[in-house]
Amino acid sequence: MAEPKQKSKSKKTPKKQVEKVRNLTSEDYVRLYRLMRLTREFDQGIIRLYRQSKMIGGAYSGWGNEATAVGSAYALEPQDYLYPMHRDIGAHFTRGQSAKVLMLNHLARADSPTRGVDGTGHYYDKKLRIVGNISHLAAMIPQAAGTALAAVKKKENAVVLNYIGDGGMNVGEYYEGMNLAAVWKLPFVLIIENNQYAYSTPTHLQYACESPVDRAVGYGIPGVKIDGTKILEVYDACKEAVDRARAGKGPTLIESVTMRMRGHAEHDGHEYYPKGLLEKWQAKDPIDQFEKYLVEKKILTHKLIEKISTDVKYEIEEAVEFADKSPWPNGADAELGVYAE
Ligand SMILES: Cc1ncc(C[n+]2csc(CCOP(=O)(O)OP(=O)(O)O)c2C)c(N)n1
Ligand SMILES: [Mg+2]
Repeated sequence: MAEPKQKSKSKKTPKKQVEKVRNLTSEDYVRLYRLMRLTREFDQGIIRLYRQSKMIGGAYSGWGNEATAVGSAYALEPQDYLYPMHRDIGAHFTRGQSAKVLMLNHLARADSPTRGVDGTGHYYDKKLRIVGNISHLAAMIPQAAGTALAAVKKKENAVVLNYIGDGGMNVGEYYEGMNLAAVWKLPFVLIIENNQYAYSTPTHLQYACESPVDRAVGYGIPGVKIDGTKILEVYDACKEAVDRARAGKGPTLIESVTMRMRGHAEHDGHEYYPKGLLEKWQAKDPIDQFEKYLVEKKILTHKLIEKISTDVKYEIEEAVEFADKSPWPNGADAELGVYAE
């Protein structure tokens, strides 16, 4: 069968213009910038650990996704739930997770939330309401929709923010969860992180519509397509969607267009990327863009940038050292939490 090279130009896309709902102060801007810098530093830490053979399993980078992860989670309130994917470490930080806990879990140590049984972002934090990523793509969507239903029944006034990739959105459970959330008008927001690839598969081999946001019309919900490298655009869209969900008006589908700046994981050298692709996206680096904007607005000074650089470096180095010195799990504990008494 011939591969579809060109996507059909659908005119039915319910693309809404992102309205300016921004209610952020200068302190918020600096906090957003710091969170993105912390996320990038964590990423670099993980990559270093992988090269030192200290990572258990793969090292998954969120490089290029910082604005999407941080800007979206920043729109949440404490009572809300986060169901992040593997590129969303920035969202964990934004919810208040510490670098030490994240590092412990990435290095699979005994004191990590999963007691070393699992790694990366695969953990649950009851207090922060973070339900870490489930490996099976799209399996989170019906679960997250179920959490949204439970939140309504318990009158928690909470919204569930969930993410999926351009590849993961083609799994059947995506449809089931999204449809249920739409029909029952659940307080649910789904972000499709369209980062151009799923493993080595480019987007034109994954969907035949023009854009993933086109699917929103099929569920009868609003769809918003945003530039996922621009943190304020991400925040605006997510805040509007989260407010809408909280007001009982149902889910929104947000397509955030980004680039996976590394391979699927660090073992993947992304040789299949066309020449020049990374350079094109490097010019749109989410952190550089926001830094430039904040310097122009005189919100960030070069002195403050230096201070933030030093602080986040220290925070990550400290977390790496702490996790690296932490004890390994006991083999006998592997069965804990698996079998009921
Ligand atoms: C149901 C299922 N099929 C396959 C996999 C293996 N797998 C893990 S991540 C991945 C690619 C995901 O691509 P995408 O959804 O675009 O997210 P990205 O990694 O690009 O952020 C695949 C195929 C899986 N985890 N679950
Ligand atoms: Mg992808």
